[in-house]
Amino acid sequence: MKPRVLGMILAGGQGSRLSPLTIKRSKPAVPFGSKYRIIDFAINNFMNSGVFSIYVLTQYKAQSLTEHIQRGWRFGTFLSDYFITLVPAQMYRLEELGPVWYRGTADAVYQNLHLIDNYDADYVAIFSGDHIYKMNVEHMLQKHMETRADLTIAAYPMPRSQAHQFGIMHVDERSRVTAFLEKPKDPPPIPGQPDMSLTSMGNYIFSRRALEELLETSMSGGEEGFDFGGDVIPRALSDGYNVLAYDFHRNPIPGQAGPNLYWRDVGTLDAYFAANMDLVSVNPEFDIYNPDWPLRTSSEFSPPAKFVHESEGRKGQAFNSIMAGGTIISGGTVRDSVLGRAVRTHSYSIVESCVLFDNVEVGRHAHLRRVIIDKDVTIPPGTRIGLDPEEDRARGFTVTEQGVTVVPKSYTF
Ligand code: ADQ
Ligand code: ADP
Repeated sequence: MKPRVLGMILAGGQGSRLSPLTIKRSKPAVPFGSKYRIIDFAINNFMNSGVFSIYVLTQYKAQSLTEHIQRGWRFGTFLSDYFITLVPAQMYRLEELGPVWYRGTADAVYQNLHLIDNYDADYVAIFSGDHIYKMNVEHMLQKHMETRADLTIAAYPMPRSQAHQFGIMHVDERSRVTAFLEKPKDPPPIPGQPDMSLTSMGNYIFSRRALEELLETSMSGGEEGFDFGGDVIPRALSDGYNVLAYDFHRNPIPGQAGPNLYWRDVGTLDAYFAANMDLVSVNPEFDIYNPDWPLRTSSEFSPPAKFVHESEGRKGQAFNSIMAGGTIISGGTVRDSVLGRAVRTHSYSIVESCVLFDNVEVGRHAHLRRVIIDKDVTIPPGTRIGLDPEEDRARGFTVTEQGVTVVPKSYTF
């Protein structure tokens, strides 16, 4: 008998460091790489691993995410085990807990334990919806079953200087987790590797009984203790559960040779921008063209992209760039850029190292460099953005530490 595996994606994150991109949407709903949303990578990881029963747990600003999932991610209607279903915070345990939203990541699952019961899951894969990566969940599940673990945590070695934003693990020689520290100020190193720490990716596989027991014991106690990283995992260790670290670098991806190295949090605008720029580099670290690991997204009908060359002075051209359907480069030059759907660039405009979301129009003679422009913005002719940070700040735009200017959704000039 095949084990019954239920996938749960935690998609409630506010992503406040990605503001202004997250003013009206949660982090997993932020567009990425021309036609994707951040959550698509987590969904594809499940689907490409044969996990087709998926709940998406939402909380903050979920409208955009809801529409993306409902519009684009539909499975068949005949097979009850094939679904992607949104689970908003809905006070399901109102009588018992009082009127509370999800009080943390573990509480989001706790308030929906009935779903695990109804599905009759053997294993529950609880993954974050916040990251860009490929991960073969089936392989992690195999290791989890082989070692008879109660909980397996996906692990990624990271430079210690960046590791304070993550959960950090100590493991023994058999990869058993012996200690877990949530976001320690001074992250302890991996033994023998003084500059690296072993971080948790926020992706967990639980054996069902262990999950139910742990949530019942840690959620019942009052005011705090509602996250996996800060509460449930330390409790699992102190209560003697068998907790295993899973080495992400050994995660095999079909059609991809060598170790699996790419995992990005894209939690800041600079990290988000860099991950987009990687896609348009000549040899990207993250391959979106691997036919053995298809990356699906919401399919909206759009006409083909078009390049217009009216005369020598008004040729529409793009280099080292990607763009989605409905885009028309009608004059102007686009370089090293990621363009969404239905973008228009007009004659004599220059777009360099930019991320333009859907429905951005760039007027004649406009010049954009290192700019992220959210949806539905019309750039008037002759406008310059990203060339003078002071001018950009004076216009109210966010300018990041690394000098990326961000124009919010529906901004009017
Ligand atoms: P963080 O990412 O800081 O650390 P958190 O903000 O709780 O933790 O987000 C984890 C995931 O849960 C995200 O995918 C987020 O979208 C989602 N989420 C947050 N609050 C939610 C809620 N109320 N309801 C539903 N979903 C919610 C965590 C771990 C660390 C680990 C990092 C890896 O705590 O140990 O190292 O993830 O990025
Ligand atoms: P995204 O920019 O993420 O693609 P959309 O523009 O498709 O999101 O918006 C998704 C939905 O969110 C809209 O259809 C609308 O219902 C809702 N929405 C967006 N902005 C607001 C707002 N300011 N107030 C209320 N609802 C909003």
